Amino acid sequence: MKVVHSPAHLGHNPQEEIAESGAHSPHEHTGRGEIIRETLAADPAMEMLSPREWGIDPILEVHERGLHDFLMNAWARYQRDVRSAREVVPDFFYRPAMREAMGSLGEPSHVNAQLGWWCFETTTPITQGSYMAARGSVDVAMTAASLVLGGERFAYGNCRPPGHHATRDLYGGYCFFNNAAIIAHHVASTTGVKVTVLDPDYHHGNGTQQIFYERDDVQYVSLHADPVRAYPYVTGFSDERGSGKGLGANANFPLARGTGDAEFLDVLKRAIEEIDRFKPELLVVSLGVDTFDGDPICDLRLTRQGFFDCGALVAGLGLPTVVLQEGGYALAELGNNVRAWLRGLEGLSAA
Ligand code: Q9C
Ligand code: ZN
Repeated sequence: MKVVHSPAHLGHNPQEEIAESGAHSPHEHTGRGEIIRETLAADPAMEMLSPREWGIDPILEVHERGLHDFLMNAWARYQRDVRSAREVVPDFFYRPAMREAMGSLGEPSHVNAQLGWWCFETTTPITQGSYMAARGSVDVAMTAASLVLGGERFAYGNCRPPGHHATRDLYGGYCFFNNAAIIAHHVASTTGVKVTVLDPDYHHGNGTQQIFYERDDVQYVSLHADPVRAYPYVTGFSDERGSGKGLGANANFPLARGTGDAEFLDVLKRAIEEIDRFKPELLVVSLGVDTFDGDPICDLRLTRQGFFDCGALVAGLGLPTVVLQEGGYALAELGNNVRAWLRGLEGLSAA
């Protein structure tokens, strides 16, 4: 399988994550991209490639220009207008209720206010190279998609930073640009084929769901921890089926704490039936392996063998498939879990 990787991800190098009312060493860090690269590069079944540059047009097809322009300039503006800071995090959030009965305001002009206008939480710091890393992640995704459009049955993009929490006009959840949504939209809008995004990351892909919620050309199907107990809390419920033309093209499968391989695979079979009914011609997988038993921030119980079996089950759809990296925070097993999933997909042996 062709594997696309870019060293640009190293530019997004947070050293802190503000979560649970404290500052901690970050779960989403450069080591994640590196361990996946090293593990896949050591497998003769994987062919490592660099991305080509796609520029900002594919990003602007999915995201507000204001979000892009803010991310491009935020770090430098913060140094100039607030203080010299290694990583930039909002300390103010725009809530429309603050102006209830007064009429709404547009984007504020101060960088500190803009942070809280474009970002929805505190765990996604902007470092000096974050914007170029996010651009590189989109380049990786677009290059993987172009390989599949060019005739490869499968391609994998080692995207970092991840993407599925980024909505049309918000970043957060370790995500800046929604890599999977960008390629799904690009393929659907340039070729006219129907695309499914299958998202087995532990967390609901609120951004991807939001971007396609009213569309019937891109289906979104997600397995994730039940939002009653898990981030992002406000989306991912099973009654969210899409709206307007998109009604029926969104499917959520919330999971109980402690869900293991057998039960996850059962639900994945139901998700695959949902995909079969939609009849897509291309599959994009938002591959999070934070469903792993040993993940430090999650509570599902999948094993390396379970990831292999998931890949094999998805291969049964018989679709050209672009797999993009989302989450996965158990560093020691991260590369092996991704490799197992990809080997299952490709019909190789588990070892
Ligand atoms: N106590 C992805 O997996 N919240 N994003 C962390 C830790 C943010 C996960 C809280 C989780 C975001 C792509
Ligand atoms: Zn996740």
